[in-house]
Amino acid sequence: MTHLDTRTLQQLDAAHHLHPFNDNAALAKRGTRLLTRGEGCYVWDAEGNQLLDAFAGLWCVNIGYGRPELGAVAAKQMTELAYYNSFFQCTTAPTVQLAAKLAELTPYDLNHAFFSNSGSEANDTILRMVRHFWAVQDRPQKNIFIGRHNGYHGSTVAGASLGGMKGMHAQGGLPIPDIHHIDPPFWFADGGDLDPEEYGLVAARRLEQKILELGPERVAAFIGEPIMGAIGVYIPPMSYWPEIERICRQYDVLLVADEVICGFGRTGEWFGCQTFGFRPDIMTLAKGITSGYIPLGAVMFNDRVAKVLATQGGELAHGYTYSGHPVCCAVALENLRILQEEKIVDTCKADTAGYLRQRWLELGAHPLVGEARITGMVGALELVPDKSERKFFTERGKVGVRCRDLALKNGLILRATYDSMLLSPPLVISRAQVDELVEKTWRALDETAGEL
Ligand code: PXG
Repeated sequence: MTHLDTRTLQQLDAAHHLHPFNDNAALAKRGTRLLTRGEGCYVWDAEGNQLLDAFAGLWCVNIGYGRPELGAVAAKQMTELAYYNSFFQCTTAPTVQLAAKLAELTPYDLNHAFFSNSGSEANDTILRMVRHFWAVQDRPQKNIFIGRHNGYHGSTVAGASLGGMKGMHAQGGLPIPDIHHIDPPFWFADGGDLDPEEYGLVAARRLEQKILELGPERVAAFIGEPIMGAIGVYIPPMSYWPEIERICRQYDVLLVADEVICGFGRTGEWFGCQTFGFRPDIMTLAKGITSGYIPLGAVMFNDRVAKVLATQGGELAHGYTYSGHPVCCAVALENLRILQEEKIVDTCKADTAGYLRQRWLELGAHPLVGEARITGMVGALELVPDKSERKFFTERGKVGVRCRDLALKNGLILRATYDSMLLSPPLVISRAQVDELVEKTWRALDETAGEL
């Protein structure tokens, strides 16, 4: 690769590269930040700034940056067999080993894997797989998916349709037919006078109402993130998911847990469904499966679904060139080895998550913070105009973006969704780094408040 200076790269970026989820005209004027290196919980930009990444890239760098083992495994696999497909009765060793490893790591009888390149694609797979599952059992009319308003399930046509982001639906004529949404569980804005656990049941029963409205014979599946990430880390009350599961069982609706963010240790257990005590039929995986070192997604499905596909399904007319790519699977296996052997998830559960929780909740005392919430290694601060009320700013998002920018100036990467400051650090964060994170967040909050 030719070495180009930062200014040249920024100019070429503005001229030739359309960035995802960005107002590109505004971005070109501002100039993009060029990241050059990462190690542990830190990344460095081309200006030499060292940044503590409290967001793990994009919710994904669970083992932290700069682990040479992953590169070594990728290089070895590329040299040995860079590619072969999983079509035409073929497979490769890393593909098979990863499927088996995931069957072992995921709970219950989620024993079967289908591979994609991303979380979005995995959800596209699920939409087609589930509709096929019901169709081959002579129930083609049982094809409706229910998701949640403001849920995020990716950016492909099915992913964005299953998600409930209005701004995404507005572009491209989404959602596609036979996808419905219910309101999400967000006690802070929606809980009124109910205590959170009571509210969790009320929020879950919206699913029952929707199923009855549509007719149980029409509803194929419910899909949800155990904790809703992108919209602002909505942590549901503990009563929510068991009630969702009860409803799904009662009406024979498949339960899909989108664990793209929650999977691989983020919520304190290996998977979000374990933290919240429910049993999905199908699970979406991506991000932490490779800690973001290489693209990979997967669908895990249970014995019931597998049996129907195997005995009645015939040929599944679906697959990607890179389904089960040997290099991606080898990297995933190495990532999972590190997570397990270095007891990274266990250490979070036994130590770091507790410390992070204690320190993060301290931020709740700041005058700008209406709520500090956290489960495991994922949390948020809700910035509000008046601490005594559970109400948003009238113009939503301005204060959050300002706080994010001020944090960045102080060497801390936080994400803002509207006025929620989101936390999702690499799982390898140390206690000292937690202290640095909390100090820098407090300073950013102070500076933001000072400008209001
Ligand atoms: N499901 C969930 C729950 C996600 O969070 C996807 C599916 C899609 O995965 P891919 O690999 O196709 O991106 C995601 C992705 C944000 C943000 O702004 C979040 C995601 C992606 C991009 C931005 O928080 N999550």
